[in-house]
Amino acid sequence: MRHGVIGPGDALPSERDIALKADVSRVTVRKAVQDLVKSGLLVQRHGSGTFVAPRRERVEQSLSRLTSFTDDMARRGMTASSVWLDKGIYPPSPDEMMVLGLSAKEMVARVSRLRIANDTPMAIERASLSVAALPDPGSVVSSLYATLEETGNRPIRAVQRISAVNLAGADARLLEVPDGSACLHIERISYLASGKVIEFTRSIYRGDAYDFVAELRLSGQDKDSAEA
Ligand code: 16G
Repeated sequence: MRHGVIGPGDALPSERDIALKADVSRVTVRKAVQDLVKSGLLVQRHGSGTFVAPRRERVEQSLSRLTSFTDDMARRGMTASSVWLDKGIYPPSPDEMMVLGLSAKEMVARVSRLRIANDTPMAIERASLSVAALPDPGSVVSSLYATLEETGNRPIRAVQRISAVNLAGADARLLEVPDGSACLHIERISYLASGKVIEFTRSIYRGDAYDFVAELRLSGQDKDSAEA
């Protein structure tokens, strides 16, 4: 692997073949494979085998523009796709009630997806919206923002909180990263022009795939005077 004999994304030969070639026992091969999966050099896909982890190209994401995942990937010439984790209408959690301004009697629409760029899982996004804004979560086919745009509900402003997390369990497996990997937890609250909250999304982004970039200015300097 390190010498490039089998490259990123390639399938590993069978345990039997490796054991024969390296003249070691299959137990030794299995243990070595498990260690390499743990360290992230190999990935195991249920039903299809073990592969050399694909090479990650880091994505640089501006923190000053309100964009959607689909738009971001299209701008980079990548194809966005999703695996649906949940799409439905539920009684709201206390967090959802507070952020979306819902009463306990109202319902919340949840849209949860694993977001993929080309073939690489990049993020898990769990979006909550009031059912008034998204009465049918099933109407979201590929882009949530495109669906919201159709009803004039696409957000125009958002506030994001980004914090560090070490991922484990099912989310780590979905993102194909080893348990304990450093990831970014992002909470986005988006608003309509009226000031109403339209979206409350909690996401996990891969730490090895994303750089979030913010432009900073000296306080009191607007764009024109800064450039003058
Ligand atoms: C972005 C947003 C997410 C939004 C999604 C819509 C972050 C951290 N998150 O990924 O809040 O729901 O775009 O994308 O930037 P879509 O229109 O492709 O479904």
